[in-house]
Amino acid sequence: MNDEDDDLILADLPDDELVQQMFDDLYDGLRDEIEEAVHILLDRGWEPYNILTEALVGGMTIVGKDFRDGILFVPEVLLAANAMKGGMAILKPLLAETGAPRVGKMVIGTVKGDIHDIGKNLVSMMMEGAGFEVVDIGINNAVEKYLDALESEKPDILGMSALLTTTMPYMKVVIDTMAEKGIRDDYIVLVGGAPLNEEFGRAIGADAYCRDAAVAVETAKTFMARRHNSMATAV
Ligand code: B1M
Repeated sequence: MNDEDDDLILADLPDDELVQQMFDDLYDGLRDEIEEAVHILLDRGWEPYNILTEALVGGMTIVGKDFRDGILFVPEVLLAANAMKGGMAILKPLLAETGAPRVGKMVIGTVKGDIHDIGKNLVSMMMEGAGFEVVDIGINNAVEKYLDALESEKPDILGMSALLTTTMPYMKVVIDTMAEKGIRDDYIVLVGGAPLNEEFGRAIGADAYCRDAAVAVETAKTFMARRHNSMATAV
């Protein structure tokens, strides 16, 4: 985006300009610069969550718009995603070390045909930070992979992520298969991803659609509390 800032010293920039510079650096896929800027903001006392949402997700939103409009192409977006992951890797342990007690367990993965994993990774980080144990089964998961993970991990929650209008219907395949096997109601099923909405979540039989990672955490906590209450009543 910028060609004239070769000699720029990130640490000299005030916060707002540094965040703007991070948008540019993310756009240009400059992982080292993103990592340096994240460290600078942390040193200045920024909360990890705010760095994540304001600087990294904010920057990725700009990338997304230009990708949609044909200004950026897959190789450039991959570099941007790589830079974003560099920043997220620094924040991950900080978000996870809240000392919150374990509140539940979630298996999460992107559905078959979908390799977009940044949103899923973000949800995993935030859930871990909120005290959930998270088993991330990665990308491009066929229904069998989800079922295997449910059986071996015995989570409370199944999370599914899809970023493509062509892959989101696969969530229904997973939920329908769970229903056929008689295990649908054993789990809280949460779904998310940019092209989804509440109506879609309801239509496919999920328990809830989560707009973003913060909503995923709140929704998971609400469902876990309900689950504990109903178990207590049943005893
Ligand atoms: Co792709 N891509 N991409 N892409 N890509 C989108 C999704 C697209 C909207 C871009 C566009 O046109 N504007 C478009 C989809 C259009 C559509 O379906 N209608 C698109 C396309 C078309 C494609 C390809 C088909 C391009 C091609 O090859 N011609 C291809 C498909 C690959 C595949 O999956 N089979 C493709 C490839 C790629 C890259 C590999 C280059 C790269 C992915 C790298 C990676 O993830 N490792 C990429 C990227 C980066 C994007 C955009 C630019 C950014 C996605 C992202 O990371 N957002 C994206 C445009 C956009 O979304 N604006 C785009 C940031 C992330 C934090 O947000 O993922 O929405 P998000 O997650 C949020 C919430 O949605 C929610 O919480 C998260 C955090 O707040 N959430 C959940 C997500 N999952 C959840 C699960 C939950 C709960 C909440 O469970 C409980």
